[in-house]
Amino acid sequence: MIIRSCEVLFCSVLLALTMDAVIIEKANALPRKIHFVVYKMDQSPLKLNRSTPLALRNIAGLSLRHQGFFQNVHSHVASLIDADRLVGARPLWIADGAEMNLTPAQVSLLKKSPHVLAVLPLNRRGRLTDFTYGLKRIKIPELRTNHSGIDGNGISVGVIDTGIDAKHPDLMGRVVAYRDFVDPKVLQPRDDQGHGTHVAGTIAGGATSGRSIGVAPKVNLVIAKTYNSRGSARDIDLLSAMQWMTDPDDNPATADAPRVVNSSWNVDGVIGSIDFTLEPFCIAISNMRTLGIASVIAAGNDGPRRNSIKIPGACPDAVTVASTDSSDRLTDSSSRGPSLWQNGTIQKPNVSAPGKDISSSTPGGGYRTRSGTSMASPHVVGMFALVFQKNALLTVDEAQRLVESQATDIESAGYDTATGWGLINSVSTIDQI
Ligand SMILES: [Ca+2]
Ligand SMILES: [Ca+2]
Repeated sequence: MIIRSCEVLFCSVLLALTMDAVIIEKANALPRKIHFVVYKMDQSPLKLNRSTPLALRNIAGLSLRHQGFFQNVHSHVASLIDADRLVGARPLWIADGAEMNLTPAQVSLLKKSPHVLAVLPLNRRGRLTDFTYGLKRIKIPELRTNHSGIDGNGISVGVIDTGIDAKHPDLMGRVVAYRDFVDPKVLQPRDDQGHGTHVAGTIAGGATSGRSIGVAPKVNLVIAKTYNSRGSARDIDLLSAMQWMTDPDDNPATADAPRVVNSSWNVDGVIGSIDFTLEPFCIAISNMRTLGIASVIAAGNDGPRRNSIKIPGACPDAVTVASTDSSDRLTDSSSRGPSLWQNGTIQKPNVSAPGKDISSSTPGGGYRTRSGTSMASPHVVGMFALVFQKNALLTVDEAQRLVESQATDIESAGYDTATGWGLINSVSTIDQI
C-alpha cells in the first residue's frame, strides 16, 4: 500500500520538477519567511486506524509506521522545492508537516502540490503565552496587544539596590551602567543578595522562560549596588548613588541620566518632629525631580499601623508605592500614610501595584517569588518608563499626574492613605498620552 502510493508520488514529483525548474530557480533567490507546511497524509496508518479502541492500539508501532510514511511524503515535498537549497527545514511528524523557510514563489508552488494540505505563516504564531499576575493586574498583556511598540525601548531606568545578575537570561544586555558602592574595586555587575535582581526583573525582565516578568522589557538599566550581602547599606552610599544617577558616566556632556529611579528600601528615623526641608534624602529626591528624574519609592512593610511610611517614602517629592495582591486587595503589611512632618502632613502613599508573591528573576538564572512593597515599586517604575517612551518631553510632575489620575480606585472610595490613588493601569495611562 505504502510502496504503491510512493510510486505515484514519485511520478508527480518528476513531472513537477521538469515543469517548474525555471520557477524554482527564480524562487530560491527571493527573501524567505518561516512557514509550516501541512502534508496530506491520507495513506497514513494513523488516519486509517483512528477508530481502533485505545486499549488495542500499539502506540509505538503505529507511530513508527506513521513516521516511515511521513518521511516518504516529506522527502517528496522537500524535493519539489529543491531540497538542497531548503534552508532550515524541520520536519515534525507529530504535526504531519514541516517548518520551512520559504520564498513567496515556493509557497505558491507548494500550495499547488497534491501532497500538501496547507502552507501556514509561522512567524507570528509563536507568541508569549503567559505573564506574571502582577503584569496582568496592571494590564500589560492588553498594552502589548494595543500598543506593541511601548516596551520601554530607549528609556534608561535606575535601580539602587543589592546589585544585579546581569547574565540572567531575562536581563541579558539590559545593563548599560553599573557602580559598586559597597566595594568600588568591583567593576562587573554582581548581586550577592538577590533582592536587586528580583526588582530589576520586574522592571526590565524578558520572557525567556515563557513567562513575561518585566513591565518594560526593553529599557536600559543603570544599576547602583549600595546594599551588601546581609542587606544593609550606609546612608552616604545611598545618597551617593542618588547623585551618581544624575550622571552615570561622570561626563556632564553626555545625557545618560535615567528618567526614573527605583528605591525599594527605607531608612529608619522618627520623622514627626523634623522638617522635611532639612532631610537629606528628601532634598536629594526634590533635586532629582527638578533634573527630570522621578524617584519611585516602596512605601515599606510596617503596616497596618498609620503613619508608618519611613524616609524616603515619606518625602513630598517621592512617588510612594503601596502593595496589593492578586485580587487587587491591599496587602496588610503595606505601610500606611499620611506622612507627618514638623511642617505639615503629606498625602502618602501615591499609588499601588502588585507586591504579594511576585515571581521574578533571581541570581544564577532562575526565578522565585518575593513579597512586599519592594516588589510593588518596580511595577510603577516600569510604568513611568513606558510613559516617558510615549512622550519624552513630559516632566516628572506631568508623568506622575497621568499615572495617578488613571489608576483604578481600590479599597475605600477615592484617594485613601492605604492605597493612594489606586492600582496603576498601563493601558488607560498610555491611552491618555
Ligand atoms: Ca553623562
Ligand atoms: Ca481608594
